[in-house]
Amino acid sequence: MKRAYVLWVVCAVSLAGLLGGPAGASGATKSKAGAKTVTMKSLSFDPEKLEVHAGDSVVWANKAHATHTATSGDDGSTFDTGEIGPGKSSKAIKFDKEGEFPYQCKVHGKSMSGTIVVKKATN
Ligand SMILES: [Cu+2]
Repeated sequence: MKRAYVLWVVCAVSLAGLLGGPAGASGATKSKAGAKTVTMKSLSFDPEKLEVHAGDSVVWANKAHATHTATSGDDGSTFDTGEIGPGKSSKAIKFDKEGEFPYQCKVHGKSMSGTIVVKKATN
């Protein structure tokens, strides 16, 4: 009887793991929870250099009084948040490729620049 109970618990736990795993990994829930934030200040990005892992998403939050963008150094072909007004946030931008991605603000140019460093995924 006791043994049967233990087996039942083990089953229930592994079932929960099976159900919880894929459900938790899918859709908006994960990207929201996993999104890292870069704060846009008056003329800088904070942190200036952000490390993420492949598959992570980054959101830029504008806490300044001016409009900013986060535009990749290759003229926005890797990513471009577009103009983000004061108090607004960008959509989540997902980084799948490893590497260093320098970017700058289109409005303020090189004086407002940052880098996203994408490392190998941890899993
Ligand atoms: Cu700017």
